[in-house]
Amino acid sequence: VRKPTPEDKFSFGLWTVGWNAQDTFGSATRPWLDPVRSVHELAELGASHVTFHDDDVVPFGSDDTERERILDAFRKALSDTGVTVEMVTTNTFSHPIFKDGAFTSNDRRVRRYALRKILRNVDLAASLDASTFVMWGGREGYEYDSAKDLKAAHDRYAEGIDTVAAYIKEKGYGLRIALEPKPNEPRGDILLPTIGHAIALIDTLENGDIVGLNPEVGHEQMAGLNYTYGIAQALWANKLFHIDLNGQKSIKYDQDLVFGHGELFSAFATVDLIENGFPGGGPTYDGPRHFDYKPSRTEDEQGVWDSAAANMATYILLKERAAAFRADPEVQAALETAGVLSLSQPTLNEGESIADFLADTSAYEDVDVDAVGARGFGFVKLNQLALEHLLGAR
Ligand code: GLT
Ligand code: MN
Ligand code: MN
Ligand code: MN
Repeated sequence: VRKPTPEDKFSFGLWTVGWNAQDTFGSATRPWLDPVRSVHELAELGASHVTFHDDDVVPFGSDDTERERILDAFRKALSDTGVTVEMVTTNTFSHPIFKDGAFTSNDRRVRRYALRKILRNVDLAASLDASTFVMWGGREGYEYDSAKDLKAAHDRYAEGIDTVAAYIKEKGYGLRIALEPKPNEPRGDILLPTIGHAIALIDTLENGDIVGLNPEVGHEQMAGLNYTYGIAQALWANKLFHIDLNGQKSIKYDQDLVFGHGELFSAFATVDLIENGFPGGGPTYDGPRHFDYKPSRTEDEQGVWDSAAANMATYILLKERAAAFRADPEVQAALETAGVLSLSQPTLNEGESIADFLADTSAYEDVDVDAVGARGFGFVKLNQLALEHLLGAR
């Protein structure tokens, strides 16, 4: 597999390689990893960007002097390696204060504290020239239906996001907010569980123009949904601001596997969409190819770097396979047969009124429904061509 280049735009969360592999049932299997070290190692492997939560770099509760000292060392690692920070996010889920959420906690003191913590990190994100500010509301949820006024929870969630967006505009920062949906874990149910739910809330915001999405592969798949379809709708709505790539095997706990180590065929479709766009054109995703995975708990430090490299290698292979798929004349012919390209044609004629349409007997009265219903689309043949390209057989 070829080595990653800056054109690949690969990016990693520092909390990914930095995870010390503590889980609900067992203690850490790896020691703490200095973020400065991670920046150097990731740069060596070919990543161009990193992302982080405030607490990944500066321990929760550090005072301003300590915070500056740590950030100086971090900034030096960035300038030494040429790695840039493309996205920053804030941890509003680890500390006990956030146990009932941040923007939607039933305790107003928590809501106000969370908002301050986030605004403080919006300043940091802007100072590092990041372009995206991610909000993953992992604790914004509940276990018991009676525990939350769900109407008020949506009001407070919208209020929180709108306030952060208003602050960004007021300061003139070049940042956009990206919400990250997840159906459950760590809460029994999380608000804004899927891409669609999040888009619907964004549509109600006053400052929704700078609010979009950061969909994660595994999070959609945990809800039994198709990730490629999800990001496609986000693209269609001009809301795909960022992506979290990883792997998940069906509906179970959040696995955060290496990209492609879950549903490989689905990963192929995702890369095909990101790299090659919709078959009939339309909005495209130009942002970082950001990995949000966890090196499995079984891995030692070598396993951490091997798994980081595996994300990029898998992406590169899928990108090459997807390019070959699109360039194959047999695939083009199969797309034609399947009608994929003709779906771009509007259903009504240009300028056709509803009255004209109702008067068009060729649209209804004269249709030979049995003949039209007999058409084969050849989707299976097309899918087999995709599979053969994916497996490198073509
Ligand atoms: C946390 C979560 C991820 C989110 C991070 C951003 S935090 O690690 O599991 O999916 O992207 O806050
Ligand atoms: Mn995940
Ligand atoms: Mn996650
Ligand atoms: Mn994520």
